[in-house]
Amino acid sequence: TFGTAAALEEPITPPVQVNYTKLLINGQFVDSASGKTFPTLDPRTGEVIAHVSEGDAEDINRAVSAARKAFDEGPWPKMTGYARSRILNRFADLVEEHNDELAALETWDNGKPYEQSAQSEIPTFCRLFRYYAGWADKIHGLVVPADSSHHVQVLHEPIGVAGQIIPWNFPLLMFAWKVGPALACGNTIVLKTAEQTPLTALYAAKLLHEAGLPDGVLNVISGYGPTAGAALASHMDVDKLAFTGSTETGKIVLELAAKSNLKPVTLELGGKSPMIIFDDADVDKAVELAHFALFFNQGQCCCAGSRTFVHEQVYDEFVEKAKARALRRVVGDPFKKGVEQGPQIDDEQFNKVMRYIRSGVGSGATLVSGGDRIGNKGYYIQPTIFSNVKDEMEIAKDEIFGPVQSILKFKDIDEVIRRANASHYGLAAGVFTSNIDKANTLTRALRAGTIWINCFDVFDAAIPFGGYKMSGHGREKGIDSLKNYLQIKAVVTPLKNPAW
Ligand code: TXE
Repeated sequence: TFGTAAALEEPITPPVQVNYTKLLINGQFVDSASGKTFPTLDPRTGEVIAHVSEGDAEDINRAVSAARKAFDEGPWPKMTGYARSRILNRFADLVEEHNDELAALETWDNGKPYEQSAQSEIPTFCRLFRYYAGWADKIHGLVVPADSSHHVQVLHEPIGVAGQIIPWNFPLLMFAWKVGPALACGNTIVLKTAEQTPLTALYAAKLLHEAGLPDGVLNVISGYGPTAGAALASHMDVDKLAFTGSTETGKIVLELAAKSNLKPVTLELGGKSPMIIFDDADVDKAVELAHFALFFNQGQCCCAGSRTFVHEQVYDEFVEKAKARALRRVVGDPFKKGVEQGPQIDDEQFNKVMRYIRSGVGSGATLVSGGDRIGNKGYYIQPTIFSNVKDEMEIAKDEIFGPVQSILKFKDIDEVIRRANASHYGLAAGVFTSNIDKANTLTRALRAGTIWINCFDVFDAAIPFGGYKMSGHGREKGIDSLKNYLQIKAVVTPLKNPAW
């Protein structure tokens, strides 16, 4: 069905209004200091949705001062964990009440299918906040039996003002991954959203204030990376930085953090995750899973299964079936029911993906399906498959971040382990087999932060996520994410009577 007229028809009018476009500093929506705005665009058409205040270094300064004051003077870090937990739970309830508006806004700004936003991402967002609400009153230190006549306590304190920079592919979920743990631990925040998708974070932050968040605890700045983002990464009064985005920008922010005040940095960066299908797997199920692993969210996932390794015994059958599945993929206006794939986020990403498609053709891979844009408006791309892909080709090495599946052939398990690990990235891997020994071997041999056995993209608030190698530092979600937002303090007191 791809190439359906849906993409070409008049775009469906989104069932929501844009109410929040200013910067959120100290609990108030305010204009940027410069008075400048920038347009946020509808990926279906490239047309302007709204003009949004453009924050830069001066606004980051204002936001960091507000966050500093809210941290130093409280009440947030000094409130009981239970009181914080109540606010986070109330917020999740409010988001649930506004599910449809938030989902519409997310789809309008990002281009992802509305059904995905409404039925999966907003509920997952609420789940994440409730998970962190659950932690808020269970974060505590310990008393350690040191080998001396001293009473030794290890206190866990909030780290202070957290700077957070998020990307555009999952605007609300990235908000939750970052803001949830930071708030549960009692920190204050300056969040810099991606310039492509500023709208839903402002809406969510407004609801968080309605739920009772004190002013200054969460400040949201819309703006560009080299101005607002860089100012946040290099700010002397920001105590911790969390970043999700490209590996290239990850290196820049790490350097800015080092050159300023050595703030600790967590990074969630790109990937080129292998999806490995053995000949003992059910081919039809493997085709469906590999299709989902790559094409989900228009291929714009850091953990996309973008190197599909298929055993030679089932290779030809797999490629034929993968092609049939790609041809059935429903591409069109993301507000239309049943649509599986909307447009790419913007012209830059669209052009990047089209360039990689040309590179695949030029390097001698076989174009099995797709390869073109759909329509002449917006950023729709046909679900594209290459077979006979070789490891050294650009399409097998670089993160394409689009609907382009590269299918590679392998013969045996040692070979596929070596090739799967031969990447600068190490974010995730999928293994499809009915043999438990093969699964166990790969689980241990693959150098990646998440291994999915006979499944892919299974996420939960409690499961840690992050990368090996150039896919990043640290883990988000789960108990591990709390460590990113805590400072550890040892307190040592002499015991008057050690015998007791
Ligand atoms: O990423 P950037 P872009 C990958 C994907 C994509 C490529 C480029 O391959 O094609 O990155 O996308 C902010 N100082 N991923 O250009 O630049 C920016 O404003 C401080 C993978 O969108 O990394 C935005 O808020 N901040 C990824 C955020 O960084 C800066 C998700 C991400 O943008 C900055 C997105 C600077 N100098 C893209 N420059 C994933 N891991 O999921 C930019 N930013």
